[in-house]
Amino acid sequence: MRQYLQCGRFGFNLDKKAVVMGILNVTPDSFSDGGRHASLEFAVTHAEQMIEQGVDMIDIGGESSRPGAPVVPLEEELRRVMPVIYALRELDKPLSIDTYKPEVMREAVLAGADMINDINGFRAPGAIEAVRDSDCGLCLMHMLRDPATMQQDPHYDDVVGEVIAFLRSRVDEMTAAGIDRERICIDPGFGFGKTLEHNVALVRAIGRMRDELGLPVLAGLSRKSMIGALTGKPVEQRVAGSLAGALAAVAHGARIVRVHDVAETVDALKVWHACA
Ligand code: 7PJ
Repeated sequence: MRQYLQCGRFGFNLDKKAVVMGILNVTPDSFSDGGRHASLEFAVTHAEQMIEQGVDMIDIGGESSRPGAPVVPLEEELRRVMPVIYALRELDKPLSIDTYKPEVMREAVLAGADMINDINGFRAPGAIEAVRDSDCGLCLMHMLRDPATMQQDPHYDDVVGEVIAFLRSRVDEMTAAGIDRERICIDPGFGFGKTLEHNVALVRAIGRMRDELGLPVLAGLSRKSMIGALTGKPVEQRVAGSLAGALAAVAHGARIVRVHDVAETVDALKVWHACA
């Protein structure tokens, strides 16, 4: 199976190796106090640093989706995200926007975003229409319920089968709307309404997911509670565990890894691919 992802100005050939998506949070709790200007400068500096470290694409997020995190109003999310898109566009790296709001998608695409990463799988009314007539990449993720309730006793009869069925139905709806399959990657949504056991089963099923849907898989395990549960470490000590998670995902067939620790992940993947 050929693995290719069309991402706006860019195209990724994913046949031979995995690529690194670096996380750029532009939420107020992700930078030191100092107002909007400081947050923009911080975001640009962080992006430049990730580029030096060898990042392949940058995922810009204006709303935290931690379990129970507050919903950010549309206007506020736009105020956070749009200046960062404009500032980073000239750096010539693929820019992904992590949003589930159709209005943010529309504005981001107009501003030249290369990918829309939707934790909600483009389920919001108007989401598919917001991205349909562009050539941006689309990451379609599985989430059980919503961020407020997803971790309240998540239950599946067959977690792998149900996640694949969900992703298949979303892919079908998007392609029926005229969206080219080459623009789509899929993501089981680690930690989004999953127990540790669910997450582990889904890592092991990445190859099956890829084969059944015929699409590249993106995996986001970086610093998540699953890594904490397996290592017993707080979030600031999860780099090694996250690297192991990224490599396990790639070993099982993931082709995009979404990470905080870009330099470490780029090195780990170089060694991994040389030896795999
Ligand atoms: C993911 C994401 C993920 C995709 C977040 C965090 C929570 N987008 N956005 N996949 N996670 N595609 O980074 O801990 O796993 S936000």
